Amino acid sequence: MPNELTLSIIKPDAVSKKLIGTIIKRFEEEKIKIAAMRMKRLTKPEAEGFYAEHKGKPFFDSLVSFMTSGPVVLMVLQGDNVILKNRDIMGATNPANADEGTLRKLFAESIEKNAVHGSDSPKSAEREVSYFFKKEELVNL
Ligand code: IDP
Ligand code: MG
Repeated sequence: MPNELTLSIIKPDAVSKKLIGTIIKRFEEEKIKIAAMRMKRLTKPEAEGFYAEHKGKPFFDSLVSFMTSGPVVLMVLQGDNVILKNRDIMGATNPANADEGTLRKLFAESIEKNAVHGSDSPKSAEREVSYFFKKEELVNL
């Protein structure tokens, strides 16, 4: 779809490895616009709510603990087909399965500590963008 929005998160592992600039540069090189951006340390309830679809899975508690272990960068990315485009740039959830050159292949250290988040569908993008950002926070690009 033209002019989509999607939520991107630079996760605590990548922030602590000083990869913020590298990851944002990649989005800019791929002609993706950044419509909003904020650094934040997620609270436990925030991380639990964000990942509610995974509640009850064996990795849930560890995932919440990881996502609250340090600051993250929250971004709204904007562009034509940006939801799928961002997922392609990210690569597979497990870096062992991620294509060469993807952010997760390059920077993830495990299936959990995998550097970046990206919304996986128009429905999740809408929920996730509004989970962290008010409409007024998005710049008019
Ligand atoms: P995605 O981030 O590629 O959309 P999801 O299946 O939605 O992957 O899982 C959300 C996040 O939960 C992953 O990015 C990863 O951090 C973590 N995760 C997913 N599967 C596992 C697992 O099997 N073990 C540990 N952590 C996992
Ligand atoms: Mg997902």
